[in-house]
Amino acid sequence: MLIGLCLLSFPLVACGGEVEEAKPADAPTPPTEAAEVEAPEDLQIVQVRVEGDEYLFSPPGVRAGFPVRLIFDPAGLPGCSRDVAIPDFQIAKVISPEDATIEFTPETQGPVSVACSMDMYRGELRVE
Ligand SMILES: [Cu+2]
Repeated sequence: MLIGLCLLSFPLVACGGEVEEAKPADAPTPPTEAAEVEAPEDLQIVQVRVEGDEYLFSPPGVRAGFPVRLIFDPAGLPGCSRDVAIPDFQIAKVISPEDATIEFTPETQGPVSVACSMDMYRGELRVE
């Protein structure tokens, strides 16, 4: 009689354990990881001005894999140098005082070419 009761109670315990899945304990982890990836301090700010027929970047280089924001000085962009093209990222934009920034994320190392739409003014932003 005692052995019979023991055997009967085993499947009941096993079944109860399966219903209570351990998922609630795992759930809070992914949101914390996502918040770290979106951290805004990864943004790299680069000031851009033109000297002669060259775009100059300050700082001259950025790190690959992090977003870059180019901030142009509209007053320091002669003629068509404000008509900016970055072919690697299919970007073409006319810089104005109201909108003087261009953003992109370089995923690989190597120079990124910046030129005016007619390729008269040129510059290279280093990506390391
Ligand atoms: Cu031009």
